[in-house]
Amino acid sequence: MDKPIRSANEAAEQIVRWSDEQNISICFDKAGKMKSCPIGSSGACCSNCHVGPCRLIGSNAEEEATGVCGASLPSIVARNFLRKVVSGTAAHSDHARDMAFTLLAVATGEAKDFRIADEHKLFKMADILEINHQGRDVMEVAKDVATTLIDDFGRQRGEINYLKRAPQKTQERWKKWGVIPRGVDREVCEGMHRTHMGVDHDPDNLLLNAVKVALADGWAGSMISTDISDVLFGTPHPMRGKAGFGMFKDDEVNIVVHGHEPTLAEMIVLMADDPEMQEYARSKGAAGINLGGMCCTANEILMRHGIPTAGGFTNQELAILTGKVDAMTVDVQCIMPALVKLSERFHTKVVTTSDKAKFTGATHVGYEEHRAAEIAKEIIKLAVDNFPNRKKNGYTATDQQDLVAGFSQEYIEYMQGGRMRASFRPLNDAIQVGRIRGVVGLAGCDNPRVPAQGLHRYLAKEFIKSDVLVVSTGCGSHACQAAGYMTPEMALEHAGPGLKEVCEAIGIPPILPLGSCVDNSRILTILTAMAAEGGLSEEIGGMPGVGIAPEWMSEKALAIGTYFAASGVPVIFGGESPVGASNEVTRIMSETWYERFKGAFHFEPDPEKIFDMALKYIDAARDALKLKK
Ligand code: NFS
Repeated sequence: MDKPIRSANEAAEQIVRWSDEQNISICFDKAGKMKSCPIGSSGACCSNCHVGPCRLIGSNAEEEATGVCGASLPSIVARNFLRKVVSGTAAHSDHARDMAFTLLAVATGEAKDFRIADEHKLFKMADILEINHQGRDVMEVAKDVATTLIDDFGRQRGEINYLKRAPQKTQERWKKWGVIPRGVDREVCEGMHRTHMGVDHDPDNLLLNAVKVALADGWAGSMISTDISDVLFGTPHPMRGKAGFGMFKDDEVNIVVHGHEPTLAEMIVLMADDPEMQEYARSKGAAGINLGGMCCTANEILMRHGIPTAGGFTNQELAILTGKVDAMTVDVQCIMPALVKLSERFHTKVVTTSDKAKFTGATHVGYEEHRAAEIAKEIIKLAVDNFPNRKKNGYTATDQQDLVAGFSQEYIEYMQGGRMRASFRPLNDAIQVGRIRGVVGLAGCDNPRVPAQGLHRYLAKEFIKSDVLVVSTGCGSHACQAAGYMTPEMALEHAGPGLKEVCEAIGIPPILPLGSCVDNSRILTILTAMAAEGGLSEEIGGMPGVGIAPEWMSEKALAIGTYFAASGVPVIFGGESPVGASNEVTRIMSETWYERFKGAFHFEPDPEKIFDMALKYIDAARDALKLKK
């Protein structure tokens, strides 16, 4: 029997089919063989104490079923959800903490290989944090900024600094509902405590805590990561790039940098051009060193250096199957443990670089920021040394798509008015008069349980056809890039007449990649700037915008969805609902949150329904704002 399509990315699908022929089991094949557990996936399994796991099933489970301790289905479902949001927040925020410490190490001269690439952005941060920078040494300012932001992690009382960046009305909603986060670590800790056996059992109270924890992600962890990455490596501006497995070269050393933290990846990018490294590559018979990115690291180095991307989450094993990757460096998050075993069939060296994330059987080169260049060179050398071991036993893929990446808030403002009059006026005007119907954030992972990347492709195309501007992040961007959607030509061919006109006038593609998943925080600050510009909603809530993660799979995605909902953006996630077992929890997240925050969190597996629901939200917001149709 013919197997179904497993990746909507044609090149990826060919590699998947080749892996079948070779009897190599990868995530697509495993997902087909192992169905997800219907009890756990809907949130109805409690494994928080060892009396259980308790599975709350049955026709009247919502009202009647309890765990051995008496925990009801709604409280178990809410508790499971909160715990996932805590984990997602911890992931983004631990990444952010490392960025803040790197900034501090740069400021104090301990991380000598890095520099301040964007002083202007540093000063903007200093202004927000009320740190004087006039006439001061840049490194002194950087030190104060880093120290102030580091306080956001460990603060026990008070408020996270960046919350004050949100529109006043949005902040008032948070105050009213008691969800202002104090410090990231305190919220993460309290969330874990509340979900321990026998603590918080009120679903609404648990979910309000999920909101509080997630706000610490969006307005601290993620936003701090984005800002510091811009300061250290440069605020992105559009540049051309390429996506696809065709980036791997036969005659060069191919290195894939996979994961999330941009620091070491940046240094590898810089060191790959070092004459000593180039010479070393030639000494081993290679014509040069060829870098590619994977997952969010790919977004980081694509938008700042134009380094080609080999794709997102479901592409990672496929890259190894090409047999052309001499080394794949991995740091933290979204890295399949399967990579190590798979790499043994080929010659690829999987190099772990974070002491937080070791994989049995991988080569570990622990990253330290004060020896960044040296470590980057060590890794490059390791890849070069492995080049002669290439076996030519992989699948040769040739796909490559052109793309434009690197849209930051700063650049979007600049392109709408130049250096002197940078603003969101033209975009707000276009929305007001209906040339642009609304904005959709297409974010989140790709997933082997659906034709991977296919839901992103479908939705991106349908939205732009309907004059909805799409901004994308994370693996949502990878899906659109591999499809060839990230070019200005895409607007000419597929955008509706209003959006097309705007894209032509400003010279942008109809789908704007904003970066990695922590860069979803750029959407928060863009929406805030649009609110401040006037003519639309004066808070984030009520804007004709929706967030969508049609193929999400990670806990980070749930934290992101929750902070968007809490900030006022209706959010629709694909796949089966992780809170689907409880009507009450589903109602609180979709209806109560909408009343309180003007954002909502829905789960809807059907992409056509996702599309319709998003347009309904957009049109309802337009009606409420009395905008032209
Ligand atoms: Ni986001 Fe980056 Fe991709 Fe999903 Fe993973 S790479 S942080 S979690 S899989 S979008």
